Amino acid sequence: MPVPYYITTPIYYVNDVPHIGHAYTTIAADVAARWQRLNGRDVRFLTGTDEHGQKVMRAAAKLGRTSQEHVDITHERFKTLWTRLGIQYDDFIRTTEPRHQEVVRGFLQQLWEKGEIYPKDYAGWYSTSAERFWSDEEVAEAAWKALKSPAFPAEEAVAKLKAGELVGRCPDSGQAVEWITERNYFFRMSAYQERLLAHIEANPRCIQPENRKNEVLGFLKKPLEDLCISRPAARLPWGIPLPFAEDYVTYVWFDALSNYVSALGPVGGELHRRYWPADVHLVGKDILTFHTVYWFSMLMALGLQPPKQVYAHGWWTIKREKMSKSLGNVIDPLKLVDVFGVDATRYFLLREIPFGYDGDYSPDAAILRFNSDLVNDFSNLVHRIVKWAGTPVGEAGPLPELDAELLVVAERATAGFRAQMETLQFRDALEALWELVRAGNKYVDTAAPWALAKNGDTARLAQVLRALREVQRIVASYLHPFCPTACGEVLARLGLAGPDLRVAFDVLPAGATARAGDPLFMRLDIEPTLVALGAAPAALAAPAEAPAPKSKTPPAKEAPVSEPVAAPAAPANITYDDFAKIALRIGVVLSAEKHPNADRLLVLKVDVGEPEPRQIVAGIAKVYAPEDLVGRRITVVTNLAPAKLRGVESQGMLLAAGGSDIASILSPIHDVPAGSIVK
Ligand code: ME8
Repeated sequence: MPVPYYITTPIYYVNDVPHIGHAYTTIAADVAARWQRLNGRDVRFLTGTDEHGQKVMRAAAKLGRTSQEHVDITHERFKTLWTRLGIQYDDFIRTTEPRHQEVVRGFLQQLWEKGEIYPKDYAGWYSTSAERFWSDEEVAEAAWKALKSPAFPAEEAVAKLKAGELVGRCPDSGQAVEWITERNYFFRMSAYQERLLAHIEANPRCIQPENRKNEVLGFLKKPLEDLCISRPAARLPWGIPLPFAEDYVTYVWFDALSNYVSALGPVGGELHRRYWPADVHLVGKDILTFHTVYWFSMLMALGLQPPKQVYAHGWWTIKREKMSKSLGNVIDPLKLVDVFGVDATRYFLLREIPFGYDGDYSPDAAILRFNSDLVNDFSNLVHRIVKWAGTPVGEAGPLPELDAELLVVAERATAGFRAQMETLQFRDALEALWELVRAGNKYVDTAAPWALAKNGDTARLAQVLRALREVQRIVASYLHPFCPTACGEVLARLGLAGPDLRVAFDVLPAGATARAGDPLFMRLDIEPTLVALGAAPAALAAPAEAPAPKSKTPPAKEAPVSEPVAAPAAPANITYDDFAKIALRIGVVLSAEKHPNADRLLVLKVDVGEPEPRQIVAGIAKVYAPEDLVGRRITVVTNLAPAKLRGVESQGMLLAAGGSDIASILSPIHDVPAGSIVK
């Protein structure tokens, strides 16, 4: 019996225009689902749309539609996008479907009968944009932030809020909140605090990555409150009515979270027994608390098991700000598909940033990644031997040393790939596999099939073709979940119906030929591609003559740190010898934390290829959160005399670019090893 594997994405707000953030989670889930299917698991992959709530109702009214008409139209945007992106979901759930509503009403009735839900008069700050209540301190802090006041004097701000001198704001949207008093229904979530902690302790992998788990544990240190799970229908009719109080509708998050169970049909039914608890809920870090604290306690109250894992990935950002419709900075995944194709879009999104961390979107990086990995490495591996497509492979047999070495690389690369896929480390899985792609290309150089053909060494040529086509098969089979179209094509050219994960050079039948074809990916020129992506190339966007930089002398006592201030005017020309005095190396950030005495400084531990990591203090805390830096490659001046910055020694300096309000650390495009010389 194949082992079940149930994976889900969030159900997206139907109102939103899907962007690469939504595409990211769904592609990640699709890749994981395809990989598990390839390995024989009984996979169920669920996605869908979240269709209730005030925002939907308002958007529909604006367009002169009923809410139902509106969601019937808008949810299609997601379905269309998933089709374009090659997403093979097994089920698409909509929260307006009767099958979902029935289950939600059943859950509510059950909790009501058990006494887990009770009515209470409640007064609080309500945000219509976030559709939730916030505490005094939360809305006061958000109001303070909006005023751009530096420190937050909590007590003073709350006092002003209560006196009506400060307009409270929603921490999510920044919009003004309203004070509302109403009777509502509450779920006794506070009763689950200890059980939640015990569950997380007993199931250490149930929230991943580790830093997200720690965030939830931190949240659970504060007393947990009961959860308001209703909204008066008079104010918000667009929702699922409570079965025991039909003049109320269910809070959208109670409604939405239940989708993961409702999509499996009745509790105790065939699908439910087969797939629950889910193996993994993939979500963005923005909705971690809902998926752990709220959802786990709801399930516990219902006598159901929590999911085996909630994996919260990071955000795609634009200039370090979260991509979102309200900020108007969203990137349309279809644009990427038009320019790069489906496979490359899927590849890029998962290759570029470690799963779990934030990453800044850059069209230049997408083009470079495309040209280097897909054109130079992968496509090349397939195309370089295309002229011998009609030449049969030789018999499988004992491998000469060169071929045996290639097989060892294949074993190592695929084992690495497997291990990384188990923990959803897509980037690292691809990096592991790329060792084989590069080794395959190197093997072509060394084995030199053109020379064998020229010298009439047909026996060795047939052997070399076997090794190379087997490598093509292995790479295309493992890469298939990421790039299904291109890999399907490679496998078809080899005469195979689909992926074959065996790591051996005796899989293809003796005498098999291949089918020739065009290169899988063709190099893209940077400038026209940037234009096609809607991003002006820097050269075109720059003013004809840059204004002369104003010279500013750094404060006398301050040691030089890498921070975005105007540099002192540099001499017009220096000799190469002057330049060569600076030792520059690539470093990998091992850890990063806030400086104990300075808000703008971070203290990094950086591997620069020496026996011990260096400690580097850098003035980049306003632009980078410590957790965003771990694992990144940076450029370090390694022969700068050590200096103390606010009491902490800095053994070098990192390079960063930008004006006084933006800064970007300088990272190499390729993952060159720590300690690589920069010249
Ligand atoms: O929160 N980077 O729906 P939503 C990476 N309906 N991922 C991103 C992203 C970004 N910039 N922006 C969005 C909801 N996402 C609720 C969910 S589930 C029971 C209910 C992805 O449309 C990421 O997965 O706002 C994030 O968690 C999700 O979209 C939020 O989608």
